[in-house]
Amino acid sequence: MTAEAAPPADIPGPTGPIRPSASARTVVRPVGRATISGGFWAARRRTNADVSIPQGPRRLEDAGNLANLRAAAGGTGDFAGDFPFQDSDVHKWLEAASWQLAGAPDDEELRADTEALIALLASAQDDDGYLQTHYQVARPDRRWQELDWGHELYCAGHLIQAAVAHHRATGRTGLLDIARRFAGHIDSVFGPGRPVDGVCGHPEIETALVELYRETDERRWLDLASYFVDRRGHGLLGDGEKSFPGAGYWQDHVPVREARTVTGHAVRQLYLLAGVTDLATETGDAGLRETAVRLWDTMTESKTYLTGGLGSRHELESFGDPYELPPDRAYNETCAAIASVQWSWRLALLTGEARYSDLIERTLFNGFAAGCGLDGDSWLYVNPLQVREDYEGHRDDQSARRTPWFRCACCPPNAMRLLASLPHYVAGTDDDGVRLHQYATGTYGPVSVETDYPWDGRITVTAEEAGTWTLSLRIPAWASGATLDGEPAEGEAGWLRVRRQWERGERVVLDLPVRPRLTHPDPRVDAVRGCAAIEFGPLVYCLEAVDQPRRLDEVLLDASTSLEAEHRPGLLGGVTVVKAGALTAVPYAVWANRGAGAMRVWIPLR
Ligand code: FUB
Ligand code: ZN
Repeated sequence: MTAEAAPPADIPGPTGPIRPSASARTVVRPVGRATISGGFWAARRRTNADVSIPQGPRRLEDAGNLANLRAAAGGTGDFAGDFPFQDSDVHKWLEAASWQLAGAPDDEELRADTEALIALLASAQDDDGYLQTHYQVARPDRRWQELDWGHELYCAGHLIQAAVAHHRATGRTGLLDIARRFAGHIDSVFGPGRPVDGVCGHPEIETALVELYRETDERRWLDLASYFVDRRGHGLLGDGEKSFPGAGYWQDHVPVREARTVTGHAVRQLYLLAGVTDLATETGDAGLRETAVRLWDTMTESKTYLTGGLGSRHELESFGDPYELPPDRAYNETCAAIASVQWSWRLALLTGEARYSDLIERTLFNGFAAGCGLDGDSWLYVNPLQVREDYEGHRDDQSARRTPWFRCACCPPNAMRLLASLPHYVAGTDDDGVRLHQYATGTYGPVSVETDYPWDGRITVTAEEAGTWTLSLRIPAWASGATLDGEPAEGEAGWLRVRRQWERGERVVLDLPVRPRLTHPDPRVDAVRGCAAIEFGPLVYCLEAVDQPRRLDEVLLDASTSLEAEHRPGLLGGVTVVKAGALTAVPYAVWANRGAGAMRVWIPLR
């Protein structure tokens, strides 16, 4: 790189959940300050800021999570809730609130709520640093003895992530101090020559410890993360006391470096692989990098739904066999979509490859967005691609109706933290300049973006800094026929690179061809053979019963029917519908916001 070719200076800022260290082997680094100011995601983030996050403390109060912390602090009271990981909901909310505060530092009410919860956590923490109310309140004699199902390290991981977020966003150290004390305690308990040799039934601590290392520069957290990654896969967790069929449920059946495919509980698998990728990024461990890339490839090849959803089995919330992707019995937990975004972003940064951001886009606009109700107060835990007419539901199935909170409430605060940190996933800098991974109106380090994407494919990018550098624009795999300033523009491996001497305020206009198209399934997915799906740009569409002239189970689509896009500003917050003859398809992202009813993504062809 010549002096003249120096990339534009990044704008310093609070960054987001991932901040590779100075010595990390990473091709891309997230921009320091990023703001989404308009469009699809700005609307979702506004609802998150105005509705979802502010009511979090009340939800946590109602569900007993805060009572648990008070019981731990006071040494008296019963544990409330059905799961040992109730604390993680508090931690995830704190992380969401922290990222929210990064963009709205003057929100005094939110700051007060956040500080009150941090004070509560401080009072609940034991003198030795331990903090997990289930074991403090209900099972003090079983601490670190039920690693299969206890979720102690999982909760610690979420606490650490919240603490890193709070520190990055506010500069305050209160929560970071709590997390470091807990991490220090864990470091004194786990590892070679320490009292416990084991791993947690639910990965999460691994990625969190790497981020704690990045935040504090203390090498011990990276070493501890390595220990947890490499001790997994040796059957230390057994088959569990809960009759889970085999150690694959928690990815303890094979060392991760030897794994051939993603398996078991989807969220567990994905969080583990986020940690694996973080370690590869920080240590340069080629084996871990190969593992992460290999498993991502197998996952996208044969275990990912069109919506980006992951985990086809209700049973154990798990991945299925290759091409086992039934639309009606899809599980696709909202948390799995979130975890997938988190993992793919780490791979996008590490490798610089566009395909990871392609999956992020697909997942965000479909599997993830569908999980979050438009009102900010209703959620889907399970995200199927079909709900039948006369659907009766199942005991384990929260598929078709949105719910304000869940008995197992992992998804809502997880969605809040992703929405609150979303600007972080849009852009990065590399040795050569700036990369736009996603398209949303806003400012991202040295560039700003103006667009009505995904409803319109026109994206105007303005250089906010002069200099000679490369603007890399991701051309999504679905977008053939893109143009730049009116000229045909082909990406190379998904990146269109525009290198020039930029004047401040200079613009380029990228046009991505968003128009309706029919997508045919892989013939190996038996459950949808003979069907097609409607897509429009990055959006997957579905038919909802309420929009159709006849019952959904009677609908057939003629593949030659022309598809017409029609923007409807008054519908579902403003969406483009796709008309296929008498059928009207809406984005899957907004389904189930008009009450319960039948829905399908894959439509049988006539
Ligand atoms: O075990 C903690 C969380 O609960 C998991 O991540 C979710 O899948 C749900 O089972
Ligand atoms: Zn969840």
